[in-house]
Order: sequence, then structure tokens, then C-alpha cells
Amino acid sequence: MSDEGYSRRQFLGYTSAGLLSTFSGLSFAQQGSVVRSATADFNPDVEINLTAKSARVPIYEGPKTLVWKFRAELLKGPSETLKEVPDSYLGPVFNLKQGQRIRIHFNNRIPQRCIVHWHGLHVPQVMDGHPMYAINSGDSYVYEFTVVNRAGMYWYHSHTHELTAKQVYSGLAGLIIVSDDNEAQLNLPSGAKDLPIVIQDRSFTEDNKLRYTSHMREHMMGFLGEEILVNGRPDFELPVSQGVYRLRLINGSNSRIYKLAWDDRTPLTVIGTDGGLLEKPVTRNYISLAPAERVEIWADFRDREIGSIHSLVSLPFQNMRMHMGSSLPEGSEFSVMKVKVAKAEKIADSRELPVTLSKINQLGLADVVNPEQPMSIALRMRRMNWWLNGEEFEMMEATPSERVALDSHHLIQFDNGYQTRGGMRLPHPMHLHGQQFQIIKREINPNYQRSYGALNEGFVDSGWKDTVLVMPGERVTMVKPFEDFKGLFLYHCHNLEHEDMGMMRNFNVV
Ligand SMILES: [Cu+2]
Repeated sequence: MSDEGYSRRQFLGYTSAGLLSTFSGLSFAQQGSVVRSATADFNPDVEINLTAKSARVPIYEGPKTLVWKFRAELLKGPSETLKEVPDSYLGPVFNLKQGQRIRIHFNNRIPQRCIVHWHGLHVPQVMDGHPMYAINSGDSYVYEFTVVNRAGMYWYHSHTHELTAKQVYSGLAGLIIVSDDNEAQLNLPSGAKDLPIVIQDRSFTEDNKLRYTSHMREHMMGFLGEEILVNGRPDFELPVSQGVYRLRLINGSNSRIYKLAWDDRTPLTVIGTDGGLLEKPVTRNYISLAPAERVEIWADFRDREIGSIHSLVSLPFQNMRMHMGSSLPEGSEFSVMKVKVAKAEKIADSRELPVTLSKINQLGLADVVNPEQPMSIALRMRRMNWWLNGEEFEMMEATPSERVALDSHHLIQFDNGYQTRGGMRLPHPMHLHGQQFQIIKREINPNYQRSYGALNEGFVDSGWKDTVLVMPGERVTMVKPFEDFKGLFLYHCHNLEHEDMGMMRNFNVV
């Protein structure tokens, strides 16, 4: 079946819920409907059975914590494809290679509608986990796509409209690590020296239950948890040897922004971001990491003493939202994790930081169809809600200005009070589905210089991105390609509470 034909049926299915199962081409399983089934002519290299279900995981001493968790089972493919995260609500890491054909049977076994988005991967509309495809509890949805992305760290998480924040908070997320031939030639730290670091904040009751918010105000601002977890664990300590590590950091929090630094202020060497390796390494005294953003660090412990402990901390910065209820307000100073240098290397690590990491085709005004007239998207609050160009989310809608031609590049500007005055201004991490983009300019309204100055030296904008933090008073300009696939592709705030309130729209690629 063609993608377009399928989306038409889905449209009907969405607008007349319950009728889906009567359409032809859909098959059924004992436990529920297979809303999208496998296609015969797609021959996968990797096939995974992925189930969202409840689980109990040990997080603190005492009772286990009830979570929702992705469980996965490898049906076909290299044995290293799936890697469990021990004692965590996080789903297993998917280790994929560029060019692989992937089939994933997603089974929804939580008592809510659910759908999975492959954050950062460039896939067709029907494979992207758009919330129009959310399936009922008990149902299944088969994804089939080819990995076209560069090597890098991506992630998967639920994307159910109005329920994303709660579902991700409850555990429905995991990492995707893509490798490619270019990366393989670089001799970067690998195996036990290539470590994902998922940073999230959570709150717990006295008896170890996850505590989420039902306060309107916290939805307006974004939820802030009171405990910092790494890879789903509190008080995370990483034992390392006197070698070089590749630490892949992701902010998997619903809304918290981190200002990451080493406690002794050793600068951080950044080798990659959302879309994988930069062209050349860059150093930062601190890194500002907004929800959904990733950054890869070359962490060199060769000169560190055995037994020494180094903290990765979040430095203080100006609180941009007045939070009630959280004992860990935005901009607090806290430890994220500790690194303990536990042993020497058997053979001294002689690895060298590559001068050139990858080739990036730098995009600019010459590449876009609208160099004189950027597509301007105003971020603002109105009537106690968040809006994009005065519009709220509509599942199947795109305005004429959100319509773009297939295989074009567009200049897009997110304006968060750079030109427009007044109204409450919060930081918004804007995520664009489909192909990744390049940031070409940031401009700040002088009235907001102070809060901006606390974070802006920690941005890493030189590579491919899928999420960009747009600060209060800021305007960010980017070049966004819309190649390969027609259809509806979301852009939204990745402050998940904002997203669920409707700070989300579609681009319609035609
Ligand atoms: Cu937002």
C-alpha cells in the first residue's frame, strides 16, 4: 500500500474513531488490532518486538517503583542490536547502522493510547509516530524504515497527543545509537568507553512512587522534578579508568534545562550534538542542554589520580519561571553525576582527539527558497496557553504558511519576543520532525540580555540539530531541509507540558 493511501485511511480513522478496523488491508491479532501491519516487500535487516507495558523497577531502597517501560526483543539482526539499561525504566538502547532496514512491531500494553516517535530519525510520515497514529491499548503498529541518518545518538519516546509528558515521565523512552563508516574510521572511544548519559528529573513519594503534577501552573511552566537521575538511577556514579571516554549526554527531562560543567571547571570538549559528530571539536566552559538536546563529550581522565572523584554539575543560572512546589527550582546548582577514576589502564591510552571529525555540508542563504522572507514563527502565550503563530495544535492541519514544497530548503525563524513585546516569556526548546536543520543566526533583544548571558556561551550550534533552545527575547534562524518524504511533519516545543498544551503544529510537505 502506498504511504499516501495509508495516510488517507488513517485520516478517516482518526476523524471517525472506531471505524479503523473496518478498512481493508488491516489485519487482526488475538489481543487487539494490528493497526498497521508488516508489508511483504520490505525485507528487514533488523526486526524488533517493542512493547510498552507497566513494570516495577528498583530505584530507591524499599518498594520498587511502578513505571511504564519499553521492553524489546530482537527477532532478527546482529546480537548487539539491543542493550538493556540495568535497573532502569529506560527502554533498551537500539544500536543501529546507517543503511539498515528496520522493522519494529510496537505493541501498546499500557492502559492509554500510545505511539512511538524516533526522535531525530528521518523517516516517512507514517513511520514517524505522529500522534494521528496513536493506537489503543492492546493494539499493535508495525514500523518499517531505513536508517538514513548519520552516526549519532537519537532517541525514541511516546508521542501521544496530550499524554506525551505523562508517558515519557512514566518511563517511555530509550536511546538509538546509529553508527556509520565515517565514524568507524576515527578510532573514537568505543565499547565500555562509549557511554550514554541520560539526564532526567523526577519526583517521588515517600513510598517510592513516581509523582507527577496535576497543577495547571506546573503545566504552564513545565514540570520540574526534585531528584536528578542518570540512566534512571539516583546518585549516579560512573567508575572509569585513566583513559579517554566518549560520553553521550542527552537531556531526557520534561522541561528542565541544565548548565553542565565539571566541578573543577575543566573545559568540556564537544565532539557531537543532536545530529552526530561536528566537523571539528569545540570546547566550552559549560554546556547548556535543553530537553531533547544531545551533546557528545571527549572526556579525558588520563591525568586524573586514581581514586579521585569528579562531579558533573549543573551551574546556577537565572530562574526564568517562578516555580511553586519544586524544591529544585530552575537554575539551582546541583550535582548531576560523579565520575570516579577507579583504575589505571593496562596499556596507557594513546588515543588522540581527531582534528576533523566529519564532513558537514554547511547550509546558508544560497540554499533556501525564501532567503528574503524567512518563515517566521512567533512563540507566545495567550489566554493561559502556548501558541505558535497564534495557532494551537490541530492534528491534521497546516496553514498555507506551513506548506512547503518537497525537496526544498527553508529559512525558518523562531521568534520568542525578539521583536514582539510583552507577555510571559519562557525558554522553549523547539523540535522539528523529519530532517535535521542547521542554526545560522541567534539574535537577542537587549532587554533579555541578563538571562540570556547566563546560558548562551553553552550553546553548541555548529552541527546538525533537531532541537534548539529559543531563549526569552531571542530569535533563532535556521535552514531546514524538507527532502525525501511528503506529508505532515511536526514542529513543537519539547517542553513536554507545553507540547501537550498544544504548542505543536504541522509542516505539510507537498
Ligand atoms: Cu515551550
